[in-house]
Amino acid sequence: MTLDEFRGAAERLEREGVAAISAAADAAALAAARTALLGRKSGKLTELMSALAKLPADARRDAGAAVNKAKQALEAALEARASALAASAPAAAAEDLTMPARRTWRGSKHPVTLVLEEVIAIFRELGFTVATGPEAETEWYNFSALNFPPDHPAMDMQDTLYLEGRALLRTHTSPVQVRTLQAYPPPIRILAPGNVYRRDFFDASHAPMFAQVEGMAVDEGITFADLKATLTHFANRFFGATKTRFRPSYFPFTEPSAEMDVQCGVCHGAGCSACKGTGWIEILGSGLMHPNVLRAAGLDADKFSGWAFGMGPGRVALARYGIPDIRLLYDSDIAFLEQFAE
Ligand code: 2NL
Repeated sequence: MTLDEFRGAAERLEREGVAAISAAADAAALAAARTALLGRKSGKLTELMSALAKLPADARRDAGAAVNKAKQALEAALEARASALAASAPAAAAEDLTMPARRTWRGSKHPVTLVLEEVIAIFRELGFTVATGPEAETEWYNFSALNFPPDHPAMDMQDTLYLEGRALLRTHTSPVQVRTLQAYPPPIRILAPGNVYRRDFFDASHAPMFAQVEGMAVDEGITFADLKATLTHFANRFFGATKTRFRPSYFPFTEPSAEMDVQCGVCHGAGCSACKGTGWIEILGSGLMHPNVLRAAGLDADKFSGWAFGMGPGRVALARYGIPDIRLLYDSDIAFLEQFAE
């Protein structure tokens, strides 16, 4: 190659290179042009540099000046095109920044779960643990061990959902308490949460399946004073400082038995539609464990005594959150459930 030929090649590279750079439509095209022209391995300018080394010694100074001029022109063109592309980028995106953001869906715990978790947390501080058991039970665990007489109406086909054989869907979680008493020696303090089943119509205040939480404390020397103190403490923690009252009641598995009411949080006792004019809301049933239940579970009823309660967290959720219809708890309606997102 002669010096003139080299000069010509350098000028052509500059002209064609600058044209290619100016034509780059976006950042990717510009990067490709940079590599084709200045790339260390096979860029066109790099190739020209290697040709320079083969020129006669007296031609190299002028040839070097020519290739340097081309290099500087290409670098200047690359820089100019890069800033031109950057300046036009926002206009190209053309997004409407005033458009409202898309609403994000937030998952939430079910109101019954929220109540259950809070009940468990309050009793956990008092040394209670959680026990669970099967939903398909035997008549013995669900009724006989709990001192139901053999012809009790609760056992009728219209009240209880029977499975094949002599199995049935448990009508309360009390069988869990019996199983726990059989498996562990006192002292025992447990909560038994879970789903229970009854042959009921599905209406505004009944469901054929619903959640229940029972609790039980068994030891030597447990009295009705332990029941009242513990359940009153619970009501104060759960509902805030509130009035409570115990009314005598009856269950086959407790004696004596009592229903606990809390003062209505809506009207503070004056009477309203939430408490059906009474000023009180019934939240649980309770009592001292019947000696026959302790004996059925294999305990010495002269040595041990205990108290127990049963509560419907669904009912409590209705009262706490002002929910008007129990069916809302089972509809899986996202618009309803979303209100409980933290
Ligand atoms: C209610 C009433 C209650 C119990 C459940 C219980 C369990 C055993 C022994 C004695 Cl193993 N009692 N549980 C006691 C009193 C009441 O439930 O109205 N539940 C929704």
